[in-house]
Amino acid sequence: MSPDLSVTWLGQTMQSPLYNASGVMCRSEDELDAVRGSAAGAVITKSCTRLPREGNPEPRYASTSLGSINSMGLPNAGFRYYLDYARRYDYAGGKPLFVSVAGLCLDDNLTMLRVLAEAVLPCFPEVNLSCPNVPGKPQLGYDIAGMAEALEAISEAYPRPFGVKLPPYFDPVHFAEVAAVLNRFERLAFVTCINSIGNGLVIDVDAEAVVIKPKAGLGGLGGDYVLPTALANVREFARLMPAKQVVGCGGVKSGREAFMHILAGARAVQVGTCLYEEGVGAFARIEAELRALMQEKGYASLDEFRGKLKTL
Ligand code: RRO
Repeated sequence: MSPDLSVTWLGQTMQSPLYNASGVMCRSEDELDAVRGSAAGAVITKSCTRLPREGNPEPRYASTSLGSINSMGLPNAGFRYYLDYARRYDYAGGKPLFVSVAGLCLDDNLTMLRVLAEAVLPCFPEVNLSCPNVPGKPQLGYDIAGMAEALEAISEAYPRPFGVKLPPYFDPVHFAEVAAVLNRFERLAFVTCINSIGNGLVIDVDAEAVVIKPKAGLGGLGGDYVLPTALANVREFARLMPAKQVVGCGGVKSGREAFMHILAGARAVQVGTCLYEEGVGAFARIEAELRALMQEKGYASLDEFRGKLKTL
């Protein structure tokens, strides 16, 4: 029998654990519909601000042999656009909808979350605490006290389950401090680990130049560069926050990396750079590869190996 890839969480069942990482194939209705119409198990919107934004000057995305670098700068159609999409969304279709919000200040996040709460839709907000690319705006996820204060207000503004998108952390002390803060918020149901590794620098040797224009070439890294960091964050937060769900994001380009994320403890798995490069056909391919790997290993469902990574 073919292995079952379904996953039930947040009171919903997804037929596949895979969906798009916020930022990729999710800025316009057409892109969102393409993800919904693919083999993806869910859909997430581009992180939005209260008002529409053009984002940073181009070129602002470059692919490399090891992944990608981007400094998009939050180009998005504005909160109302994604709210309208969420109002029209076919929830009965069995693909949960996540709405990513990335206000430029706490008040903007609270305003958007209050409106979303009043709309009483079965979608789930993913609050982006980790955009690395807005000049002059540090990532809130790296200010642990500031993040705790923001979550107090967010929890009050949004009375139903929500999630946060975290930046990558690199030190066990930070994993523990962040987990201790997040564990205090009962309605915080999931954390997505990780956003891109912020402010990397890719250099083109022939041109002796950077490869993207904003911030003198600094940008968030995705793809192969980030896989081990993503897995470390997934494993550590899954271990430190047993009452929360962890969504893995980072370096997934085949069934093998999807398997690794789930083995490390991920409930669902987002695909970013690979989706950008390959398009929505990536979901069916990665799912087929994950199924084949599970079959080879004798696993009939994701529950049989999720979080069961062995140590030596
Ligand atoms: O739009 C972006 O530049 C962007 C965002 Br909001 C984010 O959260 N992560 C990223 O790599 N790029």
